[in-house]
Amino acid sequence: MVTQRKTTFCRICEATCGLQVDVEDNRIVEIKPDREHVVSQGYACVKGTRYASIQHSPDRILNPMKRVGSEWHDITWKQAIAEIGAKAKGLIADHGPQTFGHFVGSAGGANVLAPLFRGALFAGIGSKRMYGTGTCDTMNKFRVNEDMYGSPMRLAYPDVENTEFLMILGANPVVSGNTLYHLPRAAERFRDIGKRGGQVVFVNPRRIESAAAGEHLFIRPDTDLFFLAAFANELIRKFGVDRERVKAHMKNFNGLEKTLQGWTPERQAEVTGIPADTLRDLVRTHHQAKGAALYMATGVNQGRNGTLCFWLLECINAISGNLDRRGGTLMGEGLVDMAKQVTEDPQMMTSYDRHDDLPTVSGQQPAGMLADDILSDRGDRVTALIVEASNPLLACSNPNGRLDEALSSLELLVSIDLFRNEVGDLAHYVLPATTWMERPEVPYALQSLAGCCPTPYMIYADAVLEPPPGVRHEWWMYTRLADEMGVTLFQNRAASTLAKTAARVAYTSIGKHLPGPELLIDGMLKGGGLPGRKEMAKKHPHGLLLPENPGDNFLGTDRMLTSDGKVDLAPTAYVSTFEESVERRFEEEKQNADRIKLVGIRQLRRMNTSSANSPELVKETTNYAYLSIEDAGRIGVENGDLIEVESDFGKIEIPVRVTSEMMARTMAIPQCWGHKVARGLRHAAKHPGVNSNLLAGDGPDNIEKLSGMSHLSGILVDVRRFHA
Ligand SMILES: Nc1nc2c(c(=O)[nH]1)N[C@H]1C(S)=C(S)[C@@H](COP(=O)(O)OP(=O)(O)OC[C@H]3O[C@@H](n4cnc5c(=O)[nH]c(N)nc54)[C@H](O)[C@@H]3O)O[C@H]1N2
Ligand SMILES: Nc1nc2c(c(=O)[nH]1)N[C@H]1C(S)=C(S)[C@@H](COP(=O)(O)OP(=O)(O)OC[C@H]3O[C@@H](n4cnc5c(=O)[nH]c(N)nc54)[C@H](O)[C@@H]3O)O[C@H]1N2
Ligand code: SF4
Ligand SMILES: [Mo]
Repeated sequence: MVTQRKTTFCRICEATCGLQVDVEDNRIVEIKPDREHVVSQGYACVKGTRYASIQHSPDRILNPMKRVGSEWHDITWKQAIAEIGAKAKGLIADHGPQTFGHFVGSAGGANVLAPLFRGALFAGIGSKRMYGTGTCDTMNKFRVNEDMYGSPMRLAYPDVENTEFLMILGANPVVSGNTLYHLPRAAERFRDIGKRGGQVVFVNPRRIESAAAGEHLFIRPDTDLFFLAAFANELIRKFGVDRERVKAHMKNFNGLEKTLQGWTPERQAEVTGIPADTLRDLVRTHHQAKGAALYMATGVNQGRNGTLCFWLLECINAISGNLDRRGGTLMGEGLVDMAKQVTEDPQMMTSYDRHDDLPTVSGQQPAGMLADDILSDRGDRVTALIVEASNPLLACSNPNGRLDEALSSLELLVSIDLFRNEVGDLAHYVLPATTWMERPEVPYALQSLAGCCPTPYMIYADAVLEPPPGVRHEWWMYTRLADEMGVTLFQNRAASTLAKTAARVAYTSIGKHLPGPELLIDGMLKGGGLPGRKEMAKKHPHGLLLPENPGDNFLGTDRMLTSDGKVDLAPTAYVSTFEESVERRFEEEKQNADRIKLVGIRQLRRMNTSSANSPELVKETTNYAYLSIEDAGRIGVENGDLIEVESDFGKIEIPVRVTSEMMARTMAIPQCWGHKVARGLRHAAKHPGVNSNLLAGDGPDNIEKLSGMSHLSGILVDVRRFHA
């Protein structure tokens, strides 16, 4: 047997580490980190190197399937597309286009072509019911980018290579691989900051794995708003701001200053757990550093104030003169200026076209409204849904299983996945998709098109494996459905016909040798002034380093996309939300100071629900609730005891782990477990664990109004020993 060594990059998380894959007879023999990759330099984690257990899983679906009662039958693609298209058309004729929805998960973001075709199909249908786990993850940031910099995709990243002070709130990059910027080998690169004499501080209710690469400060969950307000206020009052930069490139500084009045280090200490003097020291160090950056991620995004927190965090970066400056935060340049392009697409800009007061941000409606929108008695309720690369029953708030009830009531539910997961189990059709090993690609859009890369580089990899014969790319499925439903793609007849023809012939004996929409990737590369795919794969298989980002290339240039070219430091909607809610929230925090708040954990061997079915990655049969020694003592439980956790929305039982790594009055449960009904995931079914999102609320009261983000972190719970 001939073994071929292929060079590619992992697409499980945003670190996109370089990999070397040994292949025999279209099967993976071994995956190793690629030592020559220009940025990951031989780093890869166990999820990447054990991907064969997912790729070649005996549970992978290899043909379209249809459920008849509780029986599953393999069907042909022809039948699948014809039946789904006809059913969807009928429902649209009865209820209008908004009745047909779509839900995309995080793996959908790693796929470079699928979003184009998915967006084109639903725009052609005229449906705005596009949901996704983006509103469980990061839509607050996209909202703020739009209001402050003019585009949701104008996204600053910390200049990790040059900074002297980096403060990270609500992220655990050493385990998660980071989000919204590309930083493999995170631990090593944080330690380098320390070696240069700089400081890295993690602000987190849990002493996380990343903290070993810097310092750690406990913060009470969901109190970051008060901490950031006091940080910004202290900076302004004690040290002053970069007047020149503020005057030249920003507006409404006075509005910001006024809003923050009264937020002293002492006041925030009343609820955050961060002593006033510690905050003062941090602000001083931040001010004295030659370059400083604040960064936050999901832990804060998923709280009740995600948008306000990111606004204040970006304001601190901006007014201190660190935005668009080496060592501070930088605006990258991608292959094409995606940030600019999306401003021309009304679907991608914040709109208020739902029947309620909730926004659609960056093209996504709130995931926390999906059950409401399905179970509603309105004429435009959702009756048909395609779920692509997601498992919302575990990943989204699902109080008392309400989302199960909603999805079960749909007239048409289609799951596009590698496996028949929990959603697939309820679906009418399951459509088998290709894995990233089977797709030719450049990295995640935010990396390749928005350039969120402290070390700029580009890589292209051909598919490592031939897909199984019954499996298809998503772009193909959406284009075939458009053809079947008579929908025009891209609002352009010629482009639509071209795409439909490409899809019609793609799997014929002649067509499979013709280039498909992969040509678009050539266009992206060449548009960025780089060689095309073939040359990139041949000459730069380990990546091509691009010029460093020198900073000073955003403010005052045409890359700043607000209408007046200025950074708005005090958008009206934010100031009014702050003024209307901050005192009330502060009082609530004081009142609830003795109660336990629940947060999530990501684990190195699991990618959300995606790796749950890998026997090589998942050995434990359950997740645990991590509880501080103090709380365990008070409740009277020891390691391994079962506890009952109850919120306003649900109740779960879970074994406990007592640990010094948790702040008192907080509890952490690894997210995306709870595979109770996974008939299509045989390993996961034997290692089910407990779904902490049964404790999260849905509906308008549990959604952050400015961005549509679900409230998934910092949930108040009561904890007691479980008595059977
Ligand atoms: N409590 C709590 N809840 C959370 C979070 C938290 O921190 N705490 N995090 C939230 C966040 S940030 C996210 S993104 C969500 C994650 O939740 P999801 O976005 O749903 O992501 P996954 O569980 O990774 O993926 C779900 C499905 O994608 C399939 N899949 C993998 N690769 C591919 C592919 O290439 N093509 C297709 N078609 N399918 C594929 C997998 O088989 C799996 O069934 O969870 C959210 N939920
Ligand atoms: N191994 C692994 N890697 C992953 C994933 C995975 O499931 N497993 N998921 C991927 C996905 S979809 C995403 S979006 C990224 C997310 O990447 P990260 O944002 O880094 O996600 P987490 O590791 O969950 O880190 C969130 C941190 O926030 C803390 N936290 C919770 N509430 C608060 C709060 O109120 N304030 C503060 N300051 N901190 C808080 C938690 O203790 C936790 O350490 O990771 C990606 N990478
Ligand atoms: S860190 Fe992320 S990209 Fe790197 S190997 Fe692990 S899962 Fe893949
Ligand atoms: Mo995510």
